[in-house]
Amino acid sequence: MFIATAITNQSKLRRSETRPPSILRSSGAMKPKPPRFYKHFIPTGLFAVLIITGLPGLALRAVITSAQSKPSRQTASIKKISPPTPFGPVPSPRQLRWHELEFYGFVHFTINTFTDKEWGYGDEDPALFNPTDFDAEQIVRTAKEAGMKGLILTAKHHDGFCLWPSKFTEHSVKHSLWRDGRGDVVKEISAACRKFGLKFGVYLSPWDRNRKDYGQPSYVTYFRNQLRELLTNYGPIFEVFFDGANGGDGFYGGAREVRRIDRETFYDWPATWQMVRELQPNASLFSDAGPDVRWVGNERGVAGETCWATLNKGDFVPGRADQARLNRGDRPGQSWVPAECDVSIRPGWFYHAQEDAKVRSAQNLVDLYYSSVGRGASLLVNLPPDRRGRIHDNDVRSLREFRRLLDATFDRDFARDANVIAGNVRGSDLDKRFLPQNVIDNRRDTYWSSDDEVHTPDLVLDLKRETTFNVVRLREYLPLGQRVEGFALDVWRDGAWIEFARGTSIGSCRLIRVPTLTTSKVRLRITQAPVCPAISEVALFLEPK
Ligand code: FUL
Ligand code: CA
Repeated sequence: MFIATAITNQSKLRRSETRPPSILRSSGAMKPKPPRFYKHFIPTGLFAVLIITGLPGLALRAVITSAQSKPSRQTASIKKISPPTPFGPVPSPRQLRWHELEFYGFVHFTINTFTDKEWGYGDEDPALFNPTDFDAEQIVRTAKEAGMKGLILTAKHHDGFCLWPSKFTEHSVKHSLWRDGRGDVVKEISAACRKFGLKFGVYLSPWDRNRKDYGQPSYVTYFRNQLRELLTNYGPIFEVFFDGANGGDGFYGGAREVRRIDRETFYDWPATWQMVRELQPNASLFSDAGPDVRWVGNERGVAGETCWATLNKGDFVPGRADQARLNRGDRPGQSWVPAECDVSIRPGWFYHAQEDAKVRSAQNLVDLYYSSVGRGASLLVNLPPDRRGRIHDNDVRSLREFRRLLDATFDRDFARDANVIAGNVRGSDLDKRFLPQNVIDNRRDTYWSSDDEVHTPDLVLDLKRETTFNVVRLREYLPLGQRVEGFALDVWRDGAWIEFARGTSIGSCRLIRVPTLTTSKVRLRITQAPVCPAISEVALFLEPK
């Protein structure tokens, strides 16, 4: 009978297979503990009835329920078990919310769209901005259908042209032919985001090639005035993106010259960041140096294979960055500053008709998802509206297929009804906050953890039947910091464990793609950690080939 078999397998597992030498040496083996698995099957009588009456589904549910609702005699011990102490820097509540997003979009749109340039010089006539069929909802709907959780709009790019009617300059939509100068792209995109349930963010280029006083202190006041407009008139902002490209040649009110600024001091970034904190306390601040989110060090959508969420951010300023370090993060690192991978769906950031045939394929976007989100970073994909002011069909098609491919993989987690058995459970598994089952409940706010002195425990997913997968997703419980430095994964094959993958950092999300495997059991071994781990998810998926 199915359940009886499961029990037999489980008891075997418990006795022999899940106890590698490392665990035998651990405190878990030294302190005799009640056999955890059997405790979950109490009351045995009820369980037997369920089996006999042929209700295996119910019996399984009884297993889970008994694992979660503890008898009252255990209440005293529950109180004594405290959660692990956080390790190193931990994310702020704002950053934790940002981590949940994982995938969102960029919208690069300005006068460059009409001049076929990537960087406008700053001398362009505002009248040139004239989308023939601007449709904010088409743009936002496209992003939503792709699974993006937010959109960041280039309110002002390096050329200085403003997509909103700023009070502080004439170089804006006010003087464009579009909507007779009464349009406001920031307003329409932010409203469409609200309507479709996406978060809205802004990009305001610190470098302004139009502005006469660029390079003088009065420019910084101008920049902050504009930022204040964006942060007060368009609802909640989830991210403010400060580009590192800064200083060089430009129009500068007719001077047409090269201007260099001191990247360390000119903008007085701490004061600008403080202003954002006051006006939009929930907005994450992006730049090469954070403070909330850092650049990943390239525009290819690829985070380091090892990618720490921590960084010694004092070593960086916006526009002066060690790209290799940004790609990998610092460990040890003094602050929590996770990476964001910004990448365009086309070769350029702005729309160019000659790139219509060069839109990234759905499969390429999927690969970028694995090399960004799958390494603990976020994926920020740029969708440039065309001269109509809409996302081109080729881009829409690619994004739809990308979504279909990702859903075909991630809609079904083959670990969801596994039996989970750990070599060590914090506090002898008396406290449900630390149970192994917490890794398969599809919740990031629950986790499995071990006793303080057990830094390299392992965990077995008994899948109960032969199961085929080729993607593993791991997540750490972020409020306790990034704890794991090394892990390995094994499958059970012909009576032995065979390692099929290993890695370093986990953090908010680690996706491991492997050749397709079929097995009845998967084991996660934490191989290196300075403290006990806190793992919130182990999931198995099958990516269709
Ligand atoms: C770069 C800019 O120079 C590009 O034009 C684009 O905006 C990209 C996101 O950042 O540094
Ligand atoms: Ca969980």
